[in-house]
Amino acid sequence: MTQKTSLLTLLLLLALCLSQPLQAEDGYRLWLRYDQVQEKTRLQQYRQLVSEVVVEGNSPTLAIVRKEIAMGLKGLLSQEVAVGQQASKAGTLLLGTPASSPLVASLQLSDQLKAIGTEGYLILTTQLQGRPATVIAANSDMGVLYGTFCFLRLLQSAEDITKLAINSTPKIQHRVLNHWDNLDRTVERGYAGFSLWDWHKLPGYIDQRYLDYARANASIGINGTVLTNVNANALVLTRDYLVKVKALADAFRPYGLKVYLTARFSAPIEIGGLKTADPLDPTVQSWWNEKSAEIYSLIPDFGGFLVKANSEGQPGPQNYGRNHADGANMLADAVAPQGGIVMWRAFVYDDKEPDDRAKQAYSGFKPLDGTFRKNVMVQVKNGAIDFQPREPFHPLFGAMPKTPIMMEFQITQEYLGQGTNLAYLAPMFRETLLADTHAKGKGSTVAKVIDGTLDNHTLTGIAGVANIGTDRNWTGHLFGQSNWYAFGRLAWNHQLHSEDIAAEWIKMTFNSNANVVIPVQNMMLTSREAVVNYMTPLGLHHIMGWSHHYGPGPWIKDKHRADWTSVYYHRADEQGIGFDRTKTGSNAIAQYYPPVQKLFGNPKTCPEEFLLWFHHVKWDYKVKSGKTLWNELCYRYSTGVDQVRQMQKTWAGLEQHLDDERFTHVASLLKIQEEEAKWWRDACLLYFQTFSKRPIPSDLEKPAQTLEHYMQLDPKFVPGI
Ligand code: GCW
Repeated sequence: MTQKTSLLTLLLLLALCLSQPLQAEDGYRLWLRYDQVQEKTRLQQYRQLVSEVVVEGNSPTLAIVRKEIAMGLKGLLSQEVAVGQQASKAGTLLLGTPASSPLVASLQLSDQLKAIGTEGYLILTTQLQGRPATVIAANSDMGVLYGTFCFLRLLQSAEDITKLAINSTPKIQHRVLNHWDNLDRTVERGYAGFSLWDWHKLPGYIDQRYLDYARANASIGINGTVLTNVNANALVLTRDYLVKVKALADAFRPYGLKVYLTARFSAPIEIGGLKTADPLDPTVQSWWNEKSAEIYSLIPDFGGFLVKANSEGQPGPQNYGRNHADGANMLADAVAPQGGIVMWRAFVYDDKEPDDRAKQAYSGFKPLDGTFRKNVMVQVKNGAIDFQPREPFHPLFGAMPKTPIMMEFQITQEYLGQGTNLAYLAPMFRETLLADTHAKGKGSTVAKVIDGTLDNHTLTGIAGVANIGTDRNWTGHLFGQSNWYAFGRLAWNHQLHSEDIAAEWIKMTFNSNANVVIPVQNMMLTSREAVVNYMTPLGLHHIMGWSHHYGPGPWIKDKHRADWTSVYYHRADEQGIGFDRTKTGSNAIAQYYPPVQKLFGNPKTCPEEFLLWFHHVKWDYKVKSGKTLWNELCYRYSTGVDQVRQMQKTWAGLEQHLDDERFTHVASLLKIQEEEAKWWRDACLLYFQTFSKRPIPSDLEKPAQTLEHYMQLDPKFVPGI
């Protein structure tokens, strides 16, 4: 190479480097990006109002507060802001608790602080030593950290901070992620790589990711994490693993994140050498008591156990002729001395049981109301089948007033397009939370059941099955981050609106330019409905591919379990389609309170989105649009595809406002989503047409392939099994 060409190459390389953004926009930073505020007037306002910061007090959590606020302000304000620790000089931003900070104590906030509980916070515009100031105050250091994240969120969203009078308290006590992570690092129903927990290198190696994970959770108020899969492995309860769990718990603690484990019911046999796991056997009880004491000796604030028992092959108390309360209470007694809790899942059904799967959890659990220990919560999925794109609320909500009922949502998109589809789930979560059980008259919403206000419970909880893995952007699909975010925000305050949560997330994740916020918000808000349309419109459910649950499979039948086939659920025949769950059918409807029964029980009043969930409907039945059921089905499936195409268009229009990396990532996935939406539409319509024997309306796009083509597709190595 000549000198001249090498110089040229060097210059070229330099030019290339300069044209790259300074920080790769690979999604790693989530919603905590802290890039400089773009709105000039806001930036000025912030620089004026927050020129000095004081965080009084010392604790690992306050050290995080100090670091976070310094980092946040440095990025957002693009200038160094001094973060002092001494009370000598009042800052314009003061953070602390009355216990940690004499300055906060001097503000006489005790009445306001009394009202916000241990985890809540206040953010107030006030006067401090005769100067205007902003104060973030709480009763605990964690409250201060939550307040810090809230304050930074205001800045990230370019909100006015001149007259703040915020008080915020979580409505639900236990806000927990459930990781379905196996010890070999595979993740059941995980679409974002492998498990974050590197068991092999633990306890010695603390990956920076653990801290970043805990920080992200703290930023949205999540305060618990179940590290292991509900399809549990007893090994995690052995000493070798418990010291690893301890290392994680120690790393998470300053972020207010408690660790929980799944308890395999047969652990006393598998790792304890006992002959039985009968919960009424004293040797079994003492095994669990000792195991629990061992865990607490390592992890003094261990949260407790999550259990899946006697369901889908998991062992449980019924193996010994005992009931779920016997099993839950044994574990509850074991963790009670140290303040632990048990989250006992109601996702229990059996293919040997001839009754409608949708009825089995209610039938099994309702009679046990009032028999659980005080530190047990029964964890109920949002719907009675299994995290389908749309399900009516689970009849157990409102049915067990003497038992704290915990919500289980699925954040990972097992049934909503897995790793490739954009589906913003806040509207789905909200739909269930707002549903009215009528348990104590009108207005007895599911939200009031789980936040404890309906039946006066103080023990309350909500869980989300995590969508997080080792992928650089944490969730595989960038928009998966919005579901982690929305879950946390709703767990803290279920009254937040989906559109507001979306707007917050967009502003923090991209920017607060209205040309970005509004179109992306629109995309997000239609996305879940789009998925319902192209997968399971009008109340259809459980018609996905076998085992991996990827893609359509309405033809699945003749498997070893009928309740895992599709024909069990859609019941299509020459007359019509849908599962009759009224009196003439399985009568699952009787599990709801009378006003709900009445509403769902009549096809005329049943919300159309649940029509085929509760009714077997004739192909020529006239739906609200005036179309026949068959034509409506065809239009809905097609609408779903059109909605994805609209999302693609919207996204394409944003190119100039977004960084290349994330723009291309989402654009490519939307293309895949369009293909998959067409696949669902065509496969389902062709299959159901073999029963309806009616044409697909001529103004709709024709299926691209034959039914036989779709039926022989057999994708291999689908992630998440
Ligand atoms: O959604 C189904 C999944 C299983 C899962 C089960 C459950 C962990 O297909 O993979 O097992 O539910 O919730 O227990």
